[in-house]
Amino acid sequence: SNQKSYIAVDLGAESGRVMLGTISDKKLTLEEMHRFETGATPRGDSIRWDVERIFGEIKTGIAAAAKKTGDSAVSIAFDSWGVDFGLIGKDGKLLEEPFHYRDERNLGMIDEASKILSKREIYENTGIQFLQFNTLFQLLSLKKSRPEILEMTDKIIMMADLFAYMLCGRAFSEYTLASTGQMVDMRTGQWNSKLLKTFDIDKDMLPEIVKPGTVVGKISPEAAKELGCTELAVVACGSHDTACAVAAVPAEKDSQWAYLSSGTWSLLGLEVDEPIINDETFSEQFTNEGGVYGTIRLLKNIMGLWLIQESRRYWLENGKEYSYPELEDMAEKTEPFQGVVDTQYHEFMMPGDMPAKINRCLEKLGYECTDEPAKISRVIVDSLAVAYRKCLERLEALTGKKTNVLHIVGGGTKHLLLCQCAANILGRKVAAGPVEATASGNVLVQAIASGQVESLEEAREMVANSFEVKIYEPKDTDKWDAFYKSVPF
Ligand code: LFR
Repeated sequence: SNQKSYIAVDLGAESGRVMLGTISDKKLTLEEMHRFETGATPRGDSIRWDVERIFGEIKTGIAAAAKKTGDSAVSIAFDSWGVDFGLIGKDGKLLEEPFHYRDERNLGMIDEASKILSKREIYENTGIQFLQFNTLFQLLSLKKSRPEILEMTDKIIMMADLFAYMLCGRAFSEYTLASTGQMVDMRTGQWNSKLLKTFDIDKDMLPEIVKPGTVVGKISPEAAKELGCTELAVVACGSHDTACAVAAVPAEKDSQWAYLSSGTWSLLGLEVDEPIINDETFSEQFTNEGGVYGTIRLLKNIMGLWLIQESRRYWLENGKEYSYPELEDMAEKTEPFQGVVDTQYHEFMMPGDMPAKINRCLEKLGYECTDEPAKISRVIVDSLAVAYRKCLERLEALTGKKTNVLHIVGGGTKHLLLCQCAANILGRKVAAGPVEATASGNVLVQAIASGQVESLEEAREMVANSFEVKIYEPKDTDKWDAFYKSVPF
């Protein structure tokens, strides 16, 4: 038969999952083998990734998948959030627990970097937007505060690739994930040697870049034995979760589409053929991340569901527990347009009392403050909608492209209110789904690598045929338009 199965390990900032993806008769099905929390782990005054625990969860998932398929999967691939990395010592082992990108050590590092090379030049050399947690700035902070650990470092491996390394022993840097670090020249797709030299970062510590879809190795004999599987092929898919998510956008061939990969972050952008690096994309801070099969993601990181996740965490710590559906429901029942905040406000980036931060912004802009979780949730939804429109309007202006549909993919498609509000404020159709876009993209890149699927185009068609895509038509556009125009920033 033409049926083949693949294992996708998909790690998000809040949760991770091991999925079994099966493709048969041009249809993709996903089955969840194991799901677990990821998230920041406090260690002293830092926050880190508990890599050992996460690795254990991943192994549980792989073992379940091996059992389920009678060990017949074709390959396995890993994807994760960007920018973070593990430091590998000369003995091949992790030197310490990797830092979480929201750790405070990166504060001020963009300014430090710009003393060495101007921001405009860094952008020219990379095409990547300035986020204080980019790998470049994390390394700079390490050089300043703990040079000794860098002395001991043999290899720096980005997160998804780190788990692949732990299973197969091969150190590599998958291109899409490497691109997030702001050290790759997006015009060539290679580490930018000149930039690295300028920042005195030893290029030898960075494993060679491999393209998405490369078979990088096999699960080691020991690991295979432990997991009850054969020495499965390890594929570098798009190791960056957003690259996988966008690979799985069920866009119609000739439609003019934008995407919103909606999860902890809202990544809103366009797929383009070449990086767009100029004064405008620099001053407006659009990024050019590497995508699969020669594509570039011109996009912006919008703060996203993090605003809700972090508010929820605060309420929970203060004895009030709300589920995500409850929070959505509360927002839905609350009058819209009561207040709006700039989701890009820098303090939102860090963990901490989110409702208070939101209130500070509301107050500054002359809106009424509130203690009510319902109102806070509403403000977040309305504010995200505003950010989406601002971003899409600028993208269209910068590229001269007009879009007629926004594809929302990822966990955020479960927030039906947010999807509807996006349609309303944009005055455009929203097509929402699949929820598991990232895992789908991961599997599809493996399927292209194995020859079962021919191209990215065919992969996208397959997604459209395999999952429900919910259409939201814009409503109340006059009111939303008036609201958008009233926003004071
Ligand atoms: C989304 C994501 C974004 C990246 C952010 C931090 O999960 O990968 O693309 O900017 O996490 O790594």
